[in-house]
Amino acid sequence: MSGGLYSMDQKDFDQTLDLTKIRPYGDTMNDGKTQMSFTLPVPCGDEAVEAAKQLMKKMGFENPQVVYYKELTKGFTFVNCYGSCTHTVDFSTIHVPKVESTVWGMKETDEFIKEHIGRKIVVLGASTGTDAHTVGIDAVMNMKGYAGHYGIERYEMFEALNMGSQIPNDEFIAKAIEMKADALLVSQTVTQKDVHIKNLTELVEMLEAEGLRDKVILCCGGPRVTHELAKELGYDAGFGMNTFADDVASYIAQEMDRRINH
Ligand code: B12
Repeated sequence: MSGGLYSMDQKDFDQTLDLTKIRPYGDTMNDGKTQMSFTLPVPCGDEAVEAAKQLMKKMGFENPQVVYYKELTKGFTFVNCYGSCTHTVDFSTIHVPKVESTVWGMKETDEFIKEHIGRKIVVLGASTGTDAHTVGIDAVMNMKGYAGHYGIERYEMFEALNMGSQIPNDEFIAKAIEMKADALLVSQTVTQKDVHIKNLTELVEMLEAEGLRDKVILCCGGPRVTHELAKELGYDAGFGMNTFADDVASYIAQEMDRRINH
């Protein structure tokens, strides 16, 4: 194992831990104990509970138990279950692509921009398409910030505009042209029926058609966005849950520097 992710203390805690075959931990190493919840489209009752247990078995859980169930509405039953997972994964071979940059605080990023870019970086953000969720994009852009991390609007060396939610891609691009934006920040929260993929792809295609794709640093983010997915869709970087403005601001500053000065 490469260092960092796993401390020796944890590894010594139980000698039966094998990082090539990990499974969920309940209260004993390798017990596989897992909590699951789901809804079945059947009336609430003993038959629904039995159906949930049989499904759990088919999913690879031993000793399935339904510990709570309730009618959601007529004909639908919500269940909370426990079971022991029989499958394992090899943790030692896991590689997750990540945005390659050093995360700095606001002051450090501002200083870097002054020294290496010599002007303010113009950033435009929005939750685009039909997506009405604004809390994510606000968290990274809003002056007040999020969880003790100031948003990009607070930075001295960023000129930032957050357009809000449900912004059609063509309006977003028109604003980007008007502002001469250096970086675009797109937020997508709803992933039902892969609507985020369609919307994110459409934006890339429209930027390409306008001859703008290579002229901007294109970032997307959201709770179900990964850097890997973002790259696949033609974005420069993708940011998932637990992102702060520091992550994206320092990335944009370093990427601008790479493009301008190297
Ligand atoms: C609040 C909320 C709402 C509010 C939104 C209010 C608002 N102004 O935003 C309201 C009530 C309006 C709402 C509506 C809907 N919602 Co809603 N909502 C939520 C809820 C409870 C919290 C989301 C949130 O604010 N998270 C907090 C922020 C801070 O986290 P975040 O978004 O992940 O952002 C962080 C990172 O992802 C990242 N990030 C995000 N964007 C970006 C962008 C960039 C560029 C970068 C760098 C980083 C970044 O940085 C942020 C900070 O770390 C979630 C459930 C949940 N607990 O997550 C459901 C949820 C997102 N909603 C859901 C749904 C389905 C809907 C509706 C479709 C419901 C309906 N049938 O009408 C509608 C949406 C309609 C539409 N057209 O979009 C589903 C989505 C399911 C899915 N996989 O698609 C969820 C998961 C609930 C659920 N379990 O079903 N919702």
